[in-house]
Amino acid sequence: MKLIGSLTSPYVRKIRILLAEENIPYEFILDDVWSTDSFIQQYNPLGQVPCLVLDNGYTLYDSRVIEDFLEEQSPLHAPYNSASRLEVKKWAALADGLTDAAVKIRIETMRPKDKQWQDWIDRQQDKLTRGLAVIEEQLTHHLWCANNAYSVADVATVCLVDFLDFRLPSFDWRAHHPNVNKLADYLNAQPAFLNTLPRLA
Ligand SMILES: N[C@@H](CCC(=O)N[C@@H](CS)C(=O)NCC(=O)O)C(=O)O
Repeated sequence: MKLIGSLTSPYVRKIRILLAEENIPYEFILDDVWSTDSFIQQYNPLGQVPCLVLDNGYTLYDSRVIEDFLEEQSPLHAPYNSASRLEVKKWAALADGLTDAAVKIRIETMRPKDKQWQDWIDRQQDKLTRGLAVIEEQLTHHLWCANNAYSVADVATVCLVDFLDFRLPSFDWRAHHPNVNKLADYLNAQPAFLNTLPRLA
């Protein structure tokens, strides 16, 4: 199986962490989706990574679909019943949605200053403020995001905040989210997280 991705994408990182924890062997193929040389469109018409290519050539995207596939392959991250599965999916969707907001801010702020749409940036920033507060509150009462058990929701949350550090370093999310910080520090000491911290090359 092949995973097409980058070293910077938080969505790709989630999948790399799950594959490592599940001990599933794969070939990691780097693609820069922003380059004119990118080949991702041949595999994913959305032109996005991650994309998983199975040995029979079948392709899977986006990261949440890949997570569903991996859940079928290995019981490690599978929630124990449908209610707990929904809970995991909900918290993972929150973290992923906040990652989407962070990516939008990143893209908008790469444009020339006079072309940037400040209301759009503020809208995304508000999502981050609200969403991180909800996760922080959840982690005040629980060790993990969903069902009091480690899950892809925690993986998605740590990939989110590390992406914030990587691409939006002026956003001091740690100041108001000590519990999220604790989760990130704990998980980032694990090899699957440590070996996939976002980096340029
Ligand atoms: N919802 C998608 C988002 C994937 C995504 O946005 N990936 C970025 C890299 S961080 C990308 O490929 N962007 C290129 C584009 O959107 O054209 C997922 O979870 O896989």
